[in-house]
Amino acid sequence: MKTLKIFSLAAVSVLLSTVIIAQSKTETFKVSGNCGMCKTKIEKAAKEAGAKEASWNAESKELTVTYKSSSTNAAKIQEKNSSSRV
Ligand SMILES: [Cu+2]
Repeated sequence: MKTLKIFSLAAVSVLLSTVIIAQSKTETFKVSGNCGMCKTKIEKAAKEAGAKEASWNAESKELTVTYKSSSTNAAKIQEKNSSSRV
């Protein structure tokens, strides 16, 4: 009976960690740009880096991204944006 208890506990923790890893995250960070063309480029670069959703605000110069933490991260999105735009 004890082994069954330990086994089910392990199964639950594996299931829980899978759920946490697959969670989607939303983050906002500054990306420099000026106009609508910049907006298109910034959002495109973010999506190429794995973001599910990307929205750049020209006034606040902030990029809000939603991504799955298992497929990408904010650093990758930021790096893609600085490397693909000159
Ligand atoms: Cu521009």
